[in-house]
Amino acid sequence: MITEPNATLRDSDPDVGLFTVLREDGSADPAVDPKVPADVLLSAYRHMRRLRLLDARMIVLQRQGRVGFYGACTGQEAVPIATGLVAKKDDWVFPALREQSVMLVRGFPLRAFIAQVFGNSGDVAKGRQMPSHQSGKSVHQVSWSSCIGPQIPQAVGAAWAMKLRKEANVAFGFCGDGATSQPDFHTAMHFAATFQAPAVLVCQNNHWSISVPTARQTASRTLAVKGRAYGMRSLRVDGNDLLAMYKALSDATARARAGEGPTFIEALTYRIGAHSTSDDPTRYRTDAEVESWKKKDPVDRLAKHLRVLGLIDDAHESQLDDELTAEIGVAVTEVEGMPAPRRESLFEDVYASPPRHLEEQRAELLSMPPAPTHG
Ligand SMILES: Cc1ncc(C[n+]2csc(CCOP(=O)(O)OP(=O)(O)O)c2C)c(N)n1
Repeated sequence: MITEPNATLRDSDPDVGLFTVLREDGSADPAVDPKVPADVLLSAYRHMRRLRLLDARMIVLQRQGRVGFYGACTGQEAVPIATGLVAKKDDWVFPALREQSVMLVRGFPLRAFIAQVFGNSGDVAKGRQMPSHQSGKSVHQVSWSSCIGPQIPQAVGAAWAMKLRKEANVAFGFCGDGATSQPDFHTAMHFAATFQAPAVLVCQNNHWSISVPTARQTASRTLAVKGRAYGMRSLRVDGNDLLAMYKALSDATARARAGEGPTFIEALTYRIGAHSTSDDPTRYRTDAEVESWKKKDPVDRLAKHLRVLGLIDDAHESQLDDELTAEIGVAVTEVEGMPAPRRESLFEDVYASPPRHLEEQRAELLSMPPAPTHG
C-alpha cells in the first residue's frame, strides 16, 4: 500500500498519495484522525458487519434458487457505510454496483431492502427491477441502472438542480473503475467542474471490472488524476479505511454545501467475492491476490481500531454477530412469505389517467384466473 508520510487531505499529488488514517496496529494516525465520536464509530461497525452478513446470506439464497441474482460488496463496505453516515436527509444518492446499502444507513427498512431481491409485494418498486437494484424515495436514493456509468451524470444533474434552487444539498454519485472508460463519466466530470455542481463523485477502484484489471482500463497512473484534469478537487483515499473515507467524504460534502464545488474521490479497495452470483473470479485472478487484500479487510481494520479504543471486545463481537444474524434471519423468513406483487400493479405508476387500451388490457388480465403460485 502506498502511503504518503504524514498524509493530509491536500490534493497536491493525487497520483502518488493515498490518504490513510488507520495504521496497521489499529491506531489512528494522530496527524489526520478525524476524531469520529464513539457512537458514530460503533454505528459504522454495526452497519458494516450487518452488510457483510447480509451479503453472505443473500448469496446462499441465490445458490439455493430462492432469489435469482445478487451482487455483493464484500470487502468494499467502508465506502457505502461512511457515505450513509455523512449524507444529510435532503442529499441524494446515485449508487452504482456496490453502494445500495447507503440507504440502509439512512433508515430504509431491512425487510423492504431484502424484498427487492425477491421482487415481491414487499418491494417498493413492485418487483420491476433486477434484484440488487434497490431504491428508496423516502431516503433519496435512486436505483442504479445495469448500464455502467450513468450514475455520474445523473448525480451531477441533480447537483446542478440543487445549485439552481440555491439548496445547500449534495448529490453523491458512484462508479467503479470500469465506468471511468465510459463517455458518461467524462461528460459528467467536465460538467460538474465547469459549473461547480455540489456533487461528491466517488470511484470505487476495486481493481477489477469483472475480468478486466484496472491497468487495462487506463494509461493514467491513478484514476484520481482524471478529476484534476477536469479542474476538480481530487483525492485518492484508502477505501478500506472507514476513518479515511469518513473524513474525505465529510470534507467533500462540507465544501459542496459551502458552494466550493465538486470533489472526485478515488477510493482504493478490492472486491473480495465474485463480481456477482453470475461470475467465477477464479478464472481471472489469483488466490494470492485475494488473500493479500483480505489482510486489509475494512471490517477487520475498524474492529481492530475499536479494540484499541476499548469500545469492543470478544464478547461484544460475538453478541453483535448473533444479534445481526437473528435480525437478518427473521427478516428473510418474513419477506420470503410475502406474496408476489398484485398482477394489476403492472398497469400502475405510468399514466395519471390510463389510456383506454390499457384499461381494456387490465380488465382482460383480471378476467383470467391468477397464475399458480410456486413455493
Ligand atoms: C455500458 C455497459 N457495458 C458493459 C456492461 C457489462 N458489465 C456489467 S458490470 C461490468 C463491470 C463494471 O466494472 P466497474 O465499473 O469497475 O464496477 P465493479 O463491478 O468493479 O464494482 C460490466 C463491464 C454493462 N452492464 N454496461
